[in-house]
Amino acid sequence: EEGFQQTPYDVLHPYADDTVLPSLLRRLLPQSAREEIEADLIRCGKRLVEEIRPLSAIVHHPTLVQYDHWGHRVDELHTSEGWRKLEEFGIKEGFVSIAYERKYDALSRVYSSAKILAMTGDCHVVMCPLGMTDGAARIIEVSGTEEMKRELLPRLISRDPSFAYMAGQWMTERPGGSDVSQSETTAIPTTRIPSDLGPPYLLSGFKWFSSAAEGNMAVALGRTSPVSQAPGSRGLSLFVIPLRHGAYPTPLSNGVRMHRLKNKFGTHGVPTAELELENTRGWLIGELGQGVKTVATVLNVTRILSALHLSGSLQRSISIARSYALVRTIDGGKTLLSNAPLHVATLADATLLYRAVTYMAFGTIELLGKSECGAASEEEEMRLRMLTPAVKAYASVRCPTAMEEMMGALGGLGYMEEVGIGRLIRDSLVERIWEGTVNVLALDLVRATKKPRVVESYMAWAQSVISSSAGVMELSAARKTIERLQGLLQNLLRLLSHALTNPLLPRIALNYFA
Ligand code: MFK
Ligand code: FAD
Repeated sequence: EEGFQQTPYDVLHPYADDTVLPSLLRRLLPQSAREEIEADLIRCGKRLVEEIRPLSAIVHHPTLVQYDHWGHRVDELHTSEGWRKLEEFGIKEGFVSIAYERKYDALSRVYSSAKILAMTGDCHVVMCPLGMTDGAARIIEVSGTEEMKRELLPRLISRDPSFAYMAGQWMTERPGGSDVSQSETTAIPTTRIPSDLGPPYLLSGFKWFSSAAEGNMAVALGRTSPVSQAPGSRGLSLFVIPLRHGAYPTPLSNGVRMHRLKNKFGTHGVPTAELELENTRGWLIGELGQGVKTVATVLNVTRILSALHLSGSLQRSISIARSYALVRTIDGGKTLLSNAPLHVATLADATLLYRAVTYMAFGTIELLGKSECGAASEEEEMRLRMLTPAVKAYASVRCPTAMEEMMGALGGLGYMEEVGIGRLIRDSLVERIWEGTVNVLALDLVRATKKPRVVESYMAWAQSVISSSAGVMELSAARKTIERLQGLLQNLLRLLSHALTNPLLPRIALNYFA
């Protein structure tokens, strides 16, 4: 080949070369635990780069075969080979199990989260089914029957792909996903049989968005009292639905028909289905009429995982842009991008956000770990309740925009699918919607503040953070000034471009319509 050939960039290690995680773990973990955990992260990171990253080419949309050649309804779901391998990898690496093995007690959540963050960039949102599995494990720990704890929990938290179960979460119906009070699915009590793992009900209705459609079970809201008798969502209860378990080897065998797979903007490997339930057997979990309150345990785990999904996707985008800046030259080949102040400022902005989101997420994760081990104080429980919707909403608004900047940092190359930032942006945009839209989470924050003392406790903690980090505050004051200046400059540019183009606009419009 003649002419200029761009040197490919070096591959960075998702943990060892990260700008935030190693120092964060130094703060959070005692040395002995950190040494063991770091060794695992370094090993896993190597696998990610060598074995998992190449799977990207074989992660495709799932397909659904509804009828066989005899005309029988079969509803066979086929996920792509790459997707199946990613799930196997996630299960073996302990995506869900680490937090439940609790080898490091409350800090086990920090361990699993560090691993999840490092894995995110290459795992194509496999944390969707695995994250909901994590939430389902927690709900069974908290509210499950003894039978569920015996039969289902060990599978949900297993590292053995041939034994492990995955779980979905069916809340959203056609009348509303944010407001589930008009849910149409009915749940009618039925006679108990020996294989039941809880009080049995038959559910009939339509579940409009069901990800992890390849899973072995789901937790589903069903109506146990009519709207007229129970206001809001008080008529809804929560059920465990067996899908590929015991007497039900397929969803169809439990009355679950797959109508369609969603044709989505991103999360292409994830099977998200529209499901019709007809006398589907489910087992009550939690109290009757308390379905939303019970399922909130799942939501509060998956929302934190959502924040990790965003910070992990931003991490990967930054890591690509950093590597590129070390090989790409400008100014007639004289200057590396990594030495161009304006470019470095762009990378630094994204890195600052990544650091902020990751610290905020891990502050929340530390509390979740404590809460799960019964070690959180009342104040910490309140703070966890506040930080959970806040970090998910903040990250879902801020991270994708910073990822767009990182795409731009590679110029035209950044727009190429092979680089992967485009896929990360597509996937991360779903976080504005699932597990609560940004505004619904803002309202959830308001809901949390209605409990006594929550605001006072939060403000006292925030005050202590501010006074213990005076240096940081000075720095942030300096940043604010810079941001204001940048804003001013942008406004000036906008004014200038308007001044230049406005007189032309009517002429262009007239010519166009002439
Ligand atoms: C990548 C990482 C992994 C993620 C994978 C995800 C895959 C996709 C999965 C999904 O998208 S699943 C569907 C997710 N759906 C949502 O997140 C629903 C969004 N809507 C809300 O969150 C609404 O706020 C809600 C449905 C909860 C409103 O319901 P209600 O019944 O109108 O709420 P209400 O009456 O205020 O609360 C009922 C009880 O629940 C109250 O308790 P009390 O009865 O004791 O007062 C609330 O305090 C409690 N509650 C509600 N939200 C809570 C909560 N408790 C703790 N934490 C919460 N977040
Ligand atoms: P709506 O609730 O109709 O919201 C529409 C708009 O109204 C939003 O902008 C929202 O912010 C706004 N809004 C709603 N209420 C208020 C309010 N009180 N004040 C101000 N604004 C408000 N659901 C599941 O149950 N299980 C799944 O596995 C699942 N997987 C999904 C996978 C994907 C890829 C996607 C995109 C969605 C998935 N969902 C799943 C559904 C998701 O949880 C819902 O789409 C989401 O909760 C929003 O519900 P909705 O679509 O009915 O929108």
